[in-house]
Amino acid sequence: MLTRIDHIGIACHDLDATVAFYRETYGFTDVHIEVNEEQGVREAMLKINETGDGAASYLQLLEPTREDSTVAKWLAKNGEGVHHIAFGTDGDVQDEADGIAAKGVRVLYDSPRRGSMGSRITFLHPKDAHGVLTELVQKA
Ligand code: CMX
Ligand code: CO
Repeated sequence: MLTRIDHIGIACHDLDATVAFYRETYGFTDVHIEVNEEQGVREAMLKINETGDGAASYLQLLEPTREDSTVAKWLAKNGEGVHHIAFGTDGDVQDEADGIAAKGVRVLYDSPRRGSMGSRITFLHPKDAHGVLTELVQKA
């Protein structure tokens, strides 16, 4: 089952400046930063709240680390802004993806990849989801 908004992914040019904006403007001070070379991003997870299932919701700020990354390509075309949404699963993320694929939505990865903070992630094609790039997240 999809149980929460795990995070909203926001593409930015300057991660440190964008983190500072969210900290100073809204007071989001719980920040985890990591680099995910496979995804081609340096990213910050800003914790917003705990949810009913004991997990949390985050804003994920994404700065590209290389020009051929998906986020660099998206920024060049669209500029900064909301890049994707991510739903949290309460069970195995591949099982969720298989169920959604059976309904005719393309799943982008054959098997889950590593996401933020040790999570397992996969993506659904935006063209099959009314224009929204959608990620599924199984927290570590
Ligand atoms: N949201 C909505 N639509 C999007 C999109 C997005 N983020 N990215 C691309 N599209 C649309 C484009 O607008 C384009 O539509 P048109 O043909 O109508 O112009 C179409 O999808 C194809 O776009 P593209 O620029 O040619 O991009 P690609 O097909 O090369 O890549 C995608 C698109 C979704 C396959 C790729 O972005 C991807 O694999 N994403 C998953 C991985 C990812 O996003 N990683 C970064 C985040 C990591 C994390 O969250 O941890
Ligand atoms: Co994400």
